[in-house]
Amino acid sequence: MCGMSTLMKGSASDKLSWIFNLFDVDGNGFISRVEMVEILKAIDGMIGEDTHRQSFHESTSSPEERTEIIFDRADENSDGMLSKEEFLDAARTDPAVMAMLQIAV
Ligand SMILES: [Ca+2]
Ligand SMILES: [Ca+2]
Repeated sequence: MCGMSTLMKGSASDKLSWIFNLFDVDGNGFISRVEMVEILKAIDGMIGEDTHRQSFHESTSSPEERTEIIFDRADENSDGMLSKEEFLDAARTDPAVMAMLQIAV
């Protein structure tokens, strides 16, 4: 995946912005559920099944389920989309969101 070297070098805020842009596939400034499911599936594919099983309980293991939980926690105005602000707030304040994104910053 390109852009990883930028991810490693930047500050936590830089990294979260980069991650937001990664999830915002169509670049409209919001992450939709469809976009999040797609990226979580891609991340799962990169990490591999074995790591995945060790890191997550069965009940929250599918990308679809994790997306629902993340939106429940992060979508403050309940419009079904995550703005950059909502995403950054949730990522900074909610370790469970970061764990479900499988991202360490
Ligand atoms: Ca989008
Ligand atoms: Ca929202």
